[in-house]
Amino acid sequence: MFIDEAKIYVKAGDGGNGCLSFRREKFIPKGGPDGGDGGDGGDVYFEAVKDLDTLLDFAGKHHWIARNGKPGEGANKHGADGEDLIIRVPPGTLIYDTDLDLLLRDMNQTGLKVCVCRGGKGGKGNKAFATSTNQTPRIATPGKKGQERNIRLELKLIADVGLVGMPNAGKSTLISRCSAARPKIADYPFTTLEPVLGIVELSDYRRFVMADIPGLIEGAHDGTGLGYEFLRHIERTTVLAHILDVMPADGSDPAENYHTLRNELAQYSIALAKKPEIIVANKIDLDPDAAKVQQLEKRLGKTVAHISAVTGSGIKELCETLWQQVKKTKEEKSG
Ligand SMILES: Nc1nc2c(ncn2[C@@H]2O[C@H](COP(=O)(O)OP(=O)(O)OP(=O)(O)O)[C@@H](O)[C@H]2O)c(=O)[nH]1
Ligand SMILES: [Mg+2]
Repeated sequence: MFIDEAKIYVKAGDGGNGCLSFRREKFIPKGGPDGGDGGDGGDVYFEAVKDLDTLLDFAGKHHWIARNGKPGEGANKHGADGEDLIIRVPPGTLIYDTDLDLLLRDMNQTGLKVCVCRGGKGGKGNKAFATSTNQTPRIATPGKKGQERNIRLELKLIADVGLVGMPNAGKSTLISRCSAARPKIADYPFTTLEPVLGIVELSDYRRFVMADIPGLIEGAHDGTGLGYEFLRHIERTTVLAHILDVMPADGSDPAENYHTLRNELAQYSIALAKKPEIIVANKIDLDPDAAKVQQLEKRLGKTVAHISAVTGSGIKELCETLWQQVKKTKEEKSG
């Protein structure tokens, strides 16, 4: 499980000021007070909606402010109320007030809508202060300020696609190619020490969450290397993308590497081994006549996606394949 987080500032609208005005018309020398009330400021709500699954929308927008109420006007015109602001979040989002260090709400249900800031009440126009003893009140009140808060949103993300593979296979290079994630990349094993999440965006607003974890080696299920702790993270993903280096620098055989890693997954848990898997042959730029990839496909007897995480070749197609597989698996699961 990974945490997606966003910090934002929210503010409800201020109330509009009340108006101080007297009726002034031809032939009516002493018109009475006619200043209208100000409109109320808009409230700020959070709503959990089902078509969102990340907090990505908050990355570029920090200030979320509802509309102010309009001031009252003469001729007893009430100012218009400010429009409410409804901020859409994925179900499962936790809303914290950072100043109070307080959990305001767990948006654990689709459709849940909660108000976090109330708009300021509109001020009273002088008309409202007219009494039998004071028929020409010269007061109107200002609108009240809308409430404001500093908010932290937190969403526990479950990755759709987990990248598995031996150290140096090119997992981090791949995730940095197809998402905004920028894990460290280097030509030595165990470059990645912590899982990294990336959001892969496709056409038509389709997106899925990809997780890069440290490389796995033989004995990983027993705790050798770094992998073990992180297998837990990918146990809940929907699809595995098994990344194979077609030209391992250590001269090892990609097909054997495949079986070694499959064996580790199976030893770790049956659920993990049963997950749908897309096999990906990476570094095809080092195999210009495709001899190695073809040999690999033949040895495995399975279809393999061909990519080069460095040149970008085949990545778009791979992301489509992964998305289709995630969709299919999720549909099967939900029956
Ligand atoms: N030629 C070539 N080199 C690649 C390609 N993809 C990755 N590499 C190189 O392979 C090395 C390892 O890449 P990483 O992305 O760090 O590999 P990793 O699987 O994340 O490795 P660990 O984090 O150690 O498990 C780096 O030197 C990359 O530049 C590729 O498509 N072609
Ligand atoms: Mg890595």
